[in-house]
Amino acid sequence: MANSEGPVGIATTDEITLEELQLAARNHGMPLEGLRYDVTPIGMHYLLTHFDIPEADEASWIVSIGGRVRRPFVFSVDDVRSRPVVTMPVTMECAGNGRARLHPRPISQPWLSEAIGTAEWTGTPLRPLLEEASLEDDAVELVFTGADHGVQGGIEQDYERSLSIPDAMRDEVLLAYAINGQPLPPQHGFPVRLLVPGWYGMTSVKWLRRITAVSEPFEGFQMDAYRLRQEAGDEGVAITRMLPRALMIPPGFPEFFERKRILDAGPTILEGRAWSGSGTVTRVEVSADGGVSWADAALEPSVGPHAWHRWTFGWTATPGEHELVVRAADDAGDVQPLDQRWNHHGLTNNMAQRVAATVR
Ligand SMILES: Nc1nc2c(c(=O)[nH]1)N[C@H]1C(S)=C(S)[C@@H](COP(=O)(O)O)O[C@H]1N2
Ligand SMILES: [Mo]
Repeated sequence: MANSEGPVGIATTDEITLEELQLAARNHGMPLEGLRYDVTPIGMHYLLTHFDIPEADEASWIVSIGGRVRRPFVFSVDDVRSRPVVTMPVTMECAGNGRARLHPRPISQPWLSEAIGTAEWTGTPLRPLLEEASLEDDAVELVFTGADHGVQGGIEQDYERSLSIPDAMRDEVLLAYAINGQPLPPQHGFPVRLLVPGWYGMTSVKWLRRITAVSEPFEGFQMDAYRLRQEAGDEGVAITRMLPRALMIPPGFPEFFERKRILDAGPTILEGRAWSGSGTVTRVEVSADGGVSWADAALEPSVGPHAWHRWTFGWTATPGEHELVVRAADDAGDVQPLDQRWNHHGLTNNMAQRVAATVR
């Protein structure tokens, strides 16, 4: 069965392969000190591209709406820009975030916990465009096709993902053409991409070329690849919205190679961000003893309805070795686990972050 975001298989050793390094050198995470910003600076936001970044000429770029619609049409990027404008901060996370911490490790893009970012996206709501196209009564889903093309799981394909009509019609679903006040850079989907707040990133199709209404659920490769399965060949469950996660800015300063933290004894403020696409974050807890005892962090209001919250925690650091742990819970009833929830593709691993610190 196809793996998501890369080669197929489960690692038999802890050593990262050259193919995984090749993916990790193209796709990058957000350095965790980037958690200090409400809006992630462009270039610090994580990046995940399955195939190649396609060449794109904005002036001639055309997006089509067709399939099971009564009035198919095409539009340009200028047409998108001339429509009602929405700008909002949105926290996006790759569904593979946490994959490399699973044992055994599913071989693919080897994320630790940094496949995250919050950008201020500008675009136009999708729904009015769908209304203008007038969906046929038998339409059940919309398929979004990107301009990038490649082979994955032995299947040659354009990158494409679908959404149900109610999910695609939500107010916050945008066709986005700017990020942090600038045109999209090539790697984030220039000149126009889909943006589906609350969902894991795979649904926000970059380099959008086609929107196709279909009368049967779409079963393309990238739909099959994002299912929670215990084994290859299981039916599995489709992955949709982001589970809760909290991350901390690693305190103090790092040792270069192991990146273990060093800090001085005394009162210090731990801080980070927490988010959930499944509900609202209700609680962030911190442990300074590896998860034995916990105390509540102070949770600030979110940066926006679809964006993360800042949290802070006052800690009196005492000399010695410490393991800091942070976990979030949301009102959908999810709490980050302390142990892995293993699955075959290494998806949605929101196991709590642990940071080793030496206090001197
Ligand atoms: N066309 C296209 N869209 C895509 C992808 C892709 O490879 N091609 N990757 C998806 C995945 S898996 C993620 S996590 C997000 C990443 O968005 P970003 O690179 O802008 O952070 O884009 C999604 N949209
Ligand atoms: Mo992803």
